[in-house]
Amino acid sequence: TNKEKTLAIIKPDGLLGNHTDDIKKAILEYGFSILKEKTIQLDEDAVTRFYAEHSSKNFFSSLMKYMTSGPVVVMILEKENAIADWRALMGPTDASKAKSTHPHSIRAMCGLDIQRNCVHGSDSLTSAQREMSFFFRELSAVKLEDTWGMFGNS
Ligand code: YYY
Ligand code: MG
Repeated sequence: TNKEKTLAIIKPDGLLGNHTDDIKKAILEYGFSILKEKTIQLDEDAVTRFYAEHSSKNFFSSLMKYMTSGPVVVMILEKENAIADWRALMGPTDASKAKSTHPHSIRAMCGLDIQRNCVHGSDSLTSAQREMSFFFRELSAVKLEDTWGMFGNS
């Protein structure tokens, strides 16, 4: 088997609405293992760095306010095809649309709208590696070793 890892976040509205247990149950039923998990409060610096790709978007200040509004649960999930499968289980970004198009997705179940969508998932192998080492510093060293040779270094 070819297992893959991805980063998942239960966002502040997920904790506030008491959805954590249901989300973790769905994750395990879908066949993921939860390798690591911690509950943390993000500050503005962390959100700016984590969401760097969105820092110039018009919704960024609102996203910042939301992501720092309460604690989040960050997890490393593992299974075959974890990155795409976790995105599939989450459903589309706009939770209000997810309710009609992907009614069984997590965002349909507990998200509210395009911003308060309850969960995050890495969107590629590159971002999964960046995001996992962002929250779990101890993985950075392993990651460097694992990728040695992949980028033309030897
Ligand atoms: O990867 P995903 O979370 O599905 O969506 P992104 O396009 O990467 O946006 C990240 C995050 O930003 C989204 O989960 C909510 C928020 N956001 C928003 O508040 N308003 C938008 N128009 C688009 C995204
Ligand atoms: Mg994204």
